[in-house]
Amino acid sequence: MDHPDLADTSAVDPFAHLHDEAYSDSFDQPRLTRAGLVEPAGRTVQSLDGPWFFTLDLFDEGLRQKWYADAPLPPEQWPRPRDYDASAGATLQTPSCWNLAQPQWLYFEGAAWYTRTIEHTLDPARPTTLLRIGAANYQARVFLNGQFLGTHLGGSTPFCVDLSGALVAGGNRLQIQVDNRRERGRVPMNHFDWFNYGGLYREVGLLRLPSVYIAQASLQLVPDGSFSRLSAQVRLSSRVNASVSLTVPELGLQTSVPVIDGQGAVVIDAQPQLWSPEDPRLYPVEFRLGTDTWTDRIGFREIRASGQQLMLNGRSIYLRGICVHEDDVLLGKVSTEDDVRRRLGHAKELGCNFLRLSHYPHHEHVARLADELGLLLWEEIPVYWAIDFARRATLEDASNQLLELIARDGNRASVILWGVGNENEDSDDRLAFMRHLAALAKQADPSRLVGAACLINREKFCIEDRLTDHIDVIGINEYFGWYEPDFSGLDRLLHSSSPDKPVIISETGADAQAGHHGTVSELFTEDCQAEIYRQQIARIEQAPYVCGMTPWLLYDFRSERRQTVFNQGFNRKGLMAQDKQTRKMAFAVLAEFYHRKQAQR
Ligand code: GCB
Repeated sequence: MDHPDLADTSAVDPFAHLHDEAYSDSFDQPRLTRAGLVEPAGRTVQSLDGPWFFTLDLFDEGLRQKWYADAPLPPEQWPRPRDYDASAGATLQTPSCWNLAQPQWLYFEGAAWYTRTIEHTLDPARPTTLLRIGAANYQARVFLNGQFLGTHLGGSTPFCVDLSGALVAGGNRLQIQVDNRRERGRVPMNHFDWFNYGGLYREVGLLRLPSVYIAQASLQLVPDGSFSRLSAQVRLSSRVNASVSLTVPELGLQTSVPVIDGQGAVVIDAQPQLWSPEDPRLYPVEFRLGTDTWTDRIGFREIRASGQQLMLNGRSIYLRGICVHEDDVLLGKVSTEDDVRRRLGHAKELGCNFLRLSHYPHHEHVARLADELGLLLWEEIPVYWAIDFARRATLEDASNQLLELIARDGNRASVILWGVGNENEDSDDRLAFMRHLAALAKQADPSRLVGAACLINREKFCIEDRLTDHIDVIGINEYFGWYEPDFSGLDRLLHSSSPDKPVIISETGADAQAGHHGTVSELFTEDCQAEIYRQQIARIEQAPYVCGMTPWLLYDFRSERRQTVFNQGFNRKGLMAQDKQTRKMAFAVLAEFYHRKQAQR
C-alpha cells in the first residue's frame, strides 16, 4: 500500500492535539442514513468477518492524534513515535461484542478501532463498492485509506458506505471507529434495562454493483381486503429512466416496472396463496435491471385493525406472544442463526404465534426465519423511557433508525407492527416526537400497523395516553402482582378502560431465580412467578378488547441495574434461565394457556 503518512508533516505541531477539544467536530458529518442503505437481496456479499486489528481507545486518541492517517509502516520506518499501530498487534474476531472478549473489557464504554485490509480489483462492470455493516453499537465512523467517509448513529440497524471513490487497486486500509458511550441525546439514552454491549456485532461485507443498480425494491399485497392485487415498488441508485423486470415464477407473473427519475411503482393483479402462521407460504421474487438482479422470498398477507380486533387475512387473530431480548451469556448481542432458531423454537414450544422483538431491531435472521416458520413479529426502535424528546437531533436519529428498520424488513410477511416507543411519559414534547414517528412509519409503510407500549393513568387505573390517538395498536406494559403487588389494580384497569382500538398486553411478568422455590408470595421464587402468570392470565383472558399478549420475557438477560442476590447483574423475568435451557415453572403456565387458546380457534 502506498499511502502518505498524512499526520507526519513537519509543519504540523505534534502537540496540537493536546489542546484541541473540538477534535471530533469534523467527524459527525456526513451522516450515513437510510438514504444510502442497500439490502444484499440475494447478491453476492464478500464477507469481511474475521480478525480485525483492534484496540480500545478510552481517551479518543484515534481522533485526536489522527491514527487513521498514519501510513502502515514497520516501526523502524515510522517518521515519529506513535501511540498505536493500526496495522499490527492484537486482533478481534467479528462479529462480536468487545465486552466479552476480555474480562477487563466487560464494562468498557467508549471508542474502539477496527482495522483491516481489503484487496480490490477494478471491475468495469461493477464499479460501485458498498460496505454494508449489519450493526455497530452505537456510533460508527468509517475511514478508508486515511479518508473519513461518514458516520452512522444507532446501534441496531444496518447501514452502507460507498467506498468506490476512495478505493484503489490492490490493498486498501479500512478502519471503523465504534463508540458505545451512553449519552442523554441518544436512542436509547443513558438509562435502560439491558446491557450496553459495544462493537461490530453483526456481519460486515462488501457489495459490488453496476453503476446503476436497484437500491430498494418491495412487493406486497395491497391491503384493500381483495387479496388479489400486489403493489411493486422500485428505487434505483440514480435518477434515471429505465424499465425493471419483475418475475414471480410460482404466480406465473412476469411484468415490468417503468422507472422514471429513479422511482417506479405498479399494481398487478395476482392470486397468491396467503401467508399465515399456519401456512407460511413464501414466493421467490426477482427484480432485474440489466446485470443487477435483486431476489427475495416474499409472503403475501394482510394485517388490519378493525375496531378492537386485529385481522390477519380478513380473520380475527389472537396474538399468543412473548417478548425477547437479543442477549447471550457468551456472545452478548451476537445472534447466530442457531441461536435465533433456538429462540423461535422455544416460542413455538410455548404455543406462540407472535414475538415482540424488544426493545431495538434484532438481527435480520429473526424476521427471515419467522417468515419461514410462521411467526408474527412486533419490531421496534429503542425510543425507551426518558429519551430527550425535545432535542431535534434525537428525533432525527430515531426517525432514521425507524426508516432503516423498515427498509431492511419491509418485505417480511412476519412483521405486522412497527413499535415506535416503550413506556415514555406523556409530555407535549414526547407526543410531538412520537406522532412524528408514527406518521413516518405509516408514510414509509402503509401496509403495516403502528403501535407503542403506552402508559396507564395510575390514579384512575385506565389506559390514558394521548399517543393512543395516533397509533393503530395500543400496547400496555403492566406488572400487577410484581411491582404493584395488588391485582385489584389490574381488575380496575381492564374494567375501566374502553379503547377504540386493539390492545396488546405488551409486558407483564415477574423475576424468578431458576431453581429457587418457596411459597407463592415469596418474591424471586419460581412459584411466585408462576402464580403471577396464573393471576394475570385469568384476568387478561376476560378482557374482550385485549387481542394478545407478550409477557416479559423468554430468557433471563444481562442488566447491570439489577444487583440483588437473586439478580446478580441479570433481569430474571425469563420463563427460562439465561442458559436458554432451564425452564421455570411459569413456562408451563403460559404454555398451557397458549395451547388452550390455539385449540379454541
Ligand atoms: C419494563 C421495560 C422493560 C424492563 C421491564 C422490567 O417495563 O419495558 O425493558 O426490563 O419492565 O423487567 O422491569
